[in-house]
Amino acid sequence: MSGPPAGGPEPDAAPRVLPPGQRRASRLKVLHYGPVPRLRADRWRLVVSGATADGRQHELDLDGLRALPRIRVRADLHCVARWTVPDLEWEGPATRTLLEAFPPADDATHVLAWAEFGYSATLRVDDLASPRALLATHLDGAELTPEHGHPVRLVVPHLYAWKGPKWLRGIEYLTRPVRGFWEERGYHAVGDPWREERYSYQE
Ligand SMILES: Nc1nc2c(c(=O)[nH]1)N[C@H]1C(S)=C(S)[C@@H](COP(=O)(O)O)O[C@H]1N2
Ligand SMILES: [Mo]
Repeated sequence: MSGPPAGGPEPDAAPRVLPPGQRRASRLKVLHYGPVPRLRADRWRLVVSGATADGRQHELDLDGLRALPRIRVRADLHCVARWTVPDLEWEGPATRTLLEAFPPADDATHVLAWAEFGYSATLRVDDLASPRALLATHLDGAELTPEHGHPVRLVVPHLYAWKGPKWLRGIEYLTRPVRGFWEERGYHAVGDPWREERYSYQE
């Protein structure tokens, strides 16, 4: 068969489009604030709290998490420190599924996604409704390692990676935005890499 059209790019040599101000990094480094938590499987719970539709707090244990339908998403990871790791394959339940199982109240607009040790990130409920956002338990076909967030890490591919807590422990629905760990320290409430929303002074 003939090759690509004359002058066209080789399919796998096509340059990748990165968000503005990002450089390509070849692989994931381990980057987070504080220590790596040890999983206590029998005690682990994902807690859905705050402005829930029924006003109650809900919990999912590891069996409950594993019982949810799963999706696979190929995505680039954009760190606000200006590197992007291309083409990671995440797998786990869609956050949409969590929204359906434990819905927010009608007036809930935002969430704080909480990790072990008090790390948190501000997101909009709509970010979790994205069909590409997930509660990742696997990366590139293997269970997440402790450093990368085992047992579960929030992945929201359309936002900078700080919006995706490793060692996720809670989703708190809010009726107004509340700043999380990095948002309190000068980073953007939304954090869209394609709009280069890095810092709070841009809001
Ligand atoms: N719990 C927790 N999750 C976190 C962070 C953190 O400090 N704590 N850092 C975030 C940032 S800024 C990045 S770039 C990615 C890095 O993921 P990695 O360590 O798997 O490469 O994790 C994100 N998730
Ligand atoms: Mo980051």
